[in-house]
Amino acid sequence: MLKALIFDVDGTLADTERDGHRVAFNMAFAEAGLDWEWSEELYGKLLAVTGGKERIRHYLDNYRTDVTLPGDEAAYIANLHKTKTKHYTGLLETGAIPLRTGVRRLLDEARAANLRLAISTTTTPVNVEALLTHTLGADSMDWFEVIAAGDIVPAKKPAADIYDYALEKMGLAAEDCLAFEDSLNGILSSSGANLKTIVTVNGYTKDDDFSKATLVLDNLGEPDKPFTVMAGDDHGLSFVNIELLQALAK
Ligand code: XBP
Ligand code: MG
Repeated sequence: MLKALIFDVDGTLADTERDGHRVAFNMAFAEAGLDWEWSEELYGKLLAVTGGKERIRHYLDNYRTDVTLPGDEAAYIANLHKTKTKHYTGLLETGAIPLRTGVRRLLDEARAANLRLAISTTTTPVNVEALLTHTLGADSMDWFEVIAAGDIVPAKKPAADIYDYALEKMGLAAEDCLAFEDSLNGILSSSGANLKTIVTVNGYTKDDDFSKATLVLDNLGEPDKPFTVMAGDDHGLSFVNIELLQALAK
């Protein structure tokens, strides 16, 4: 029986990557006096690695072998990432990034149906708080009984650890839950935890391999704004509601 929904954040609740995280990384690089600039195209490639600190390291190892960081590398990257988080939460405070289609409605319907809610994300915890409170309101952190985020588990997505952690904290089996994801690393993580997963693609992830997904959509849809199905069974419905989730969970 369907008891809980577990949501990824970046790319799933909101399109945060291109106009949020990417911009914040570039602001941090500029503040540190670095000439690094992550274009939209390059950022799409860098998204292969989850986690901001891990992404900076991946950039240096693969695109900037000319750069030698001063002093302790890990400390330098951690500090740079702290500045990035400051800029990212600042961007969210301006209301720059809205929730994706259908997210608010589905969360409201899930709460009304007494489904339990959790979050499972690679991003830094304060980033989750900034997105939720600036889109859903000050009390929305309390809607989610578990917020599994960032460095809480050492192995980030595509490892299953962050979903395993959320399931363990909720005391639920994977078959009682559905996950929501937007990317290959996300579906590898959720399916690694044996969760059936609904994928809503975005510009960066539309060509990813979602063969492990239960349903692949362009977005969650609204009653007056039907989703487009890329793969899977929509059970004759045109937007994601509790009826569809219960049918998918069976
Ligand atoms: C999100 C990420 C994160 C963010 C940056 O992946 O990969 O790294 O881009 O967040 P997912 P931090 O949606 O699968 O959780 O800079 O805070 O790490
Ligand atoms: Mg994501």
